[in-house]
Amino acid sequence: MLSKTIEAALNEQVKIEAQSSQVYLAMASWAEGQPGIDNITQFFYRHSDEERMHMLKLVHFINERGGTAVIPSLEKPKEAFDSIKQAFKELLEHEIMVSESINKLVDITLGEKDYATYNFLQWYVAEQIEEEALARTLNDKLELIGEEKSGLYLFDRDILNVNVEGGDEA
Ligand code: OFO
Repeated sequence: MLSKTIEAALNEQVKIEAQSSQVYLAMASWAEGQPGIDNITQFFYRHSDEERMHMLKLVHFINERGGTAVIPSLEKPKEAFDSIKQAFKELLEHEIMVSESINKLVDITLGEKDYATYNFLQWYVAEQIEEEALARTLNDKLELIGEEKSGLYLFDRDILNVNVEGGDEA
């Protein structure tokens, strides 16, 4: 059985994962309107789906542990970006924020001696390490490319093989 404190903290994370899905959906929709970056577009759509899965995993856990998952209202995400580089920079910043939120959540479970939830959250801890690493790698590549169109062409080609669930297979 979840304590009220843990239930509220998990529901807060439900909102953050749902908002992440919205933010990446907005990036995907923006990218879809830009010429020649079909794979980048698909990357953002896949990332958005992945975040929805993170949200659902929390929803199921809360309900299965005797709590009540709350499906939250969300903020309207930013809908346009100055550049692809800018969008990926914001993606990294967003992931860093999510990691901090997961870490706080883990701290709360230790304070409450809720080891079942602590254990459940280890999946998210590992996931955030992967997602941050991936976002940093992509930002580094974009930094190297600079304004070069040919570099962006290769970046778009290679991102097709990137596993959004973590790890860069390109
Ligand atoms: Fe849910 O992992 Fe990104 O935000």
